[in-house]
Amino acid sequence: MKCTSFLVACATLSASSAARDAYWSPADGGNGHLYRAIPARDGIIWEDARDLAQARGGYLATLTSAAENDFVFDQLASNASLWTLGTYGPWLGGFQTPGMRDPSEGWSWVTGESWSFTAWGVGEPNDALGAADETFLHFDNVLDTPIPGRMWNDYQNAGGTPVTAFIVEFNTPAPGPLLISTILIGGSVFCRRHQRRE
Ligand SMILES: [Ca+2]
Ligand SMILES: [Ca+2]
Repeated sequence: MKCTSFLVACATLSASSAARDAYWSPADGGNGHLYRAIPARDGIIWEDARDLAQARGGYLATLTSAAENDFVFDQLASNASLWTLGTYGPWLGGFQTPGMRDPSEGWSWVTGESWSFTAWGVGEPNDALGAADETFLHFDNVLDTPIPGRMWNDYQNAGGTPVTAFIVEFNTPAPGPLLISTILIGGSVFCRRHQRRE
């Protein structure tokens, strides 16, 4: 019974790996971090994406340089299947203190890294729905670039078009499809041996 549950759990993990990974190699000038694009077909609010990223051992991606922004966009976020209506791209790890009068003030990264580089789209951030409403960061292209774009928008959770993906960053390589397969195969072997002894 325990073996069955284990294998079902592994199979579920394997099946849910519609996520795509990209490793930013130091040999290519990168930071050695792994990035993962995770689709959420029915839409996901920013806080849930943040919590899921943490539960997986990472964090919503912090794009602190043009090079990192370009890498994550080109390798992962440019996948049109991650965008809603071709306009609303994946959540990122930036958030704003609610209630700021200036839409560009009070932004932070979930990791506490310095907020200096930005890639705001034309006219963004704009608190288009009110100062308390647009406090989360995502890729967006409303006015700036061909679909999809590598620019940012300040956005809100409710009342608008849902965001249907998020990007997770891992400081060290996270368990991927290869490791999950290894666990699954190893578990099968263990269960077969265990059952023979019973
Ligand atoms: Ca980062
Ligand atoms: Ca906005």
